[in-house]
Amino acid sequence: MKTLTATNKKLALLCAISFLNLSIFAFDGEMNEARNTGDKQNRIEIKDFAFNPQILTVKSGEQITWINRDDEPHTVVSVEKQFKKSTALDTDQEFTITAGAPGTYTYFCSVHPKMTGTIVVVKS
Ligand SMILES: [Cu+2]
Repeated sequence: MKTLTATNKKLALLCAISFLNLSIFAFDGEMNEARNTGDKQNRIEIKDFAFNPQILTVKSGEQITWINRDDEPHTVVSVEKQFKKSTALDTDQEFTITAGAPGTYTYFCSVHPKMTGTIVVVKS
């Protein structure tokens, strides 16, 4: 009986330590998130004839940058003309827009119309 109690105490202490550690980690995570929101980079890579990520969620007023990692030229054209279209992007060339009003923006590559992507703009 005595040993059992001692084991229980040890377990309780271990639990308390683990809980404390978890709390510290959670706090760390929040700090990082808060720090990153200011200079958050919304980047879409164009690679192997696809936009990556396919769907990107951003806040109204944030910038979105596409970069072409293919050897082929690609464009970024809004289906409903919600933003200016890009020129034909050469390899490693970038194109940046500022997200406007909240909504769903679909876009495609006018050189390869099967290449499509979506931006979801939420309230800032
Ligand atoms: Cu293309």
